[in-house]
Amino acid sequence: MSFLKKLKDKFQSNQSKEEVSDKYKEGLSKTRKSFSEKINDLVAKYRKVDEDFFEDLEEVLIAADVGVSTVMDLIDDLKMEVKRRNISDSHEVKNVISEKLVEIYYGDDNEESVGLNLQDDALTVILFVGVNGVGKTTTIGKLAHQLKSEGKQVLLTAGDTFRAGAIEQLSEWGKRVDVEVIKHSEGSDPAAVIYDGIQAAKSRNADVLLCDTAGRLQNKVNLMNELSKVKRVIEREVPNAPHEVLLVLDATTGQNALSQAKTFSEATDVSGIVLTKLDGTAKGGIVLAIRNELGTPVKLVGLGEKVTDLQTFDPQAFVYGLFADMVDDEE
Ligand SMILES: Nc1nc2c(ncn2[C@@H]2O[C@H](COP(=O)(O)OP(=O)(O)O)[C@@H](O)[C@H]2O)c(=O)[nH]1
Ligand SMILES: [Mg+2]
Repeated sequence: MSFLKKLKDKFQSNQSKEEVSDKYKEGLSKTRKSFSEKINDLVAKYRKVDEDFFEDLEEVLIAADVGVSTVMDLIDDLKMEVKRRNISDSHEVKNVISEKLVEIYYGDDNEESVGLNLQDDALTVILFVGVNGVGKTTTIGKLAHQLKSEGKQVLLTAGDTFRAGAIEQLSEWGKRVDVEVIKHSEGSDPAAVIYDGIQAAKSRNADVLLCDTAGRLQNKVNLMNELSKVKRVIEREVPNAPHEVLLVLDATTGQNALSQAKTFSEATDVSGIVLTKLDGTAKGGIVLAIRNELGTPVKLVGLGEKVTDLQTFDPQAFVYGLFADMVDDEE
């Protein structure tokens, strides 16, 4: 059975898997449309797989923001695989591409999706960082809702004391998903409010504390100082915390997201990426570029604005979301 058929069977094997793959398909519809159109054009143009085919394919992948060096690796792998399997019909290459995309994401790692590092019987502290407008506050709201529906007690802390309205925005989310928000006034010290958040989380015996922060990239020195101070407070107050430092990146900003990731990694130890607004771009290939060029796992993806549109990143569901339209016209 072909790789894509296997993925399809997997996602249709039970209701919850099918729901996940439907979310990905919906969220990735812009990328998928543009991608499948181009791949189908390619296959129509070249019946046989040759150098020119690979050159055009390279362009299609780069246009989807897969990232130049990732594309080079992928094309090399594809050429080898095509040779090994003795494939000459360009139709058959779709399966090899989808298979290699999944492989490139996992690299040498275990094939299970990574997920968040949540503590079983102790407080988990998650710090969100990233520039303004990428979706930090929204992601915190969505994640709070998700964790709460799993039965966890969640607390939010409004560490973005810099941007006007940021505290209010998090408070709105708190009301919406019925979770308490610890806040100070605008302009106050972010480390102080996060300290209070931790004390509140301890005294309420909360399971998870989600910390919002400001994203001032204009002044890198300030940002670094602020983030290290916040982190020091968390480290001092909770053993082994923060359990995650999640860098939030906006998929619609393309390669710029990669340079933000580099800057933030210099300021703090980023443990995972949240890639938002995948629904708003036709260039969802950025997921692969991030993974391959930064080595940091994508832990969550934003596939829309609804509270249920935040998903744990699943590379197979992602790749299936890209190729779903092409599964049935095989064989
Ligand atoms: N379409 C879409 N919009 C999103 C997603 N995540 C966040 N947004 C929107 O992005 C905008 C900025 O989000 P916000 O949380 O305020 O960003 P912050 O400045 O990093 O806290 C808001 O209008 C959100 O609704 C997503 O996954 N998909
Ligand atoms: Mg915010």
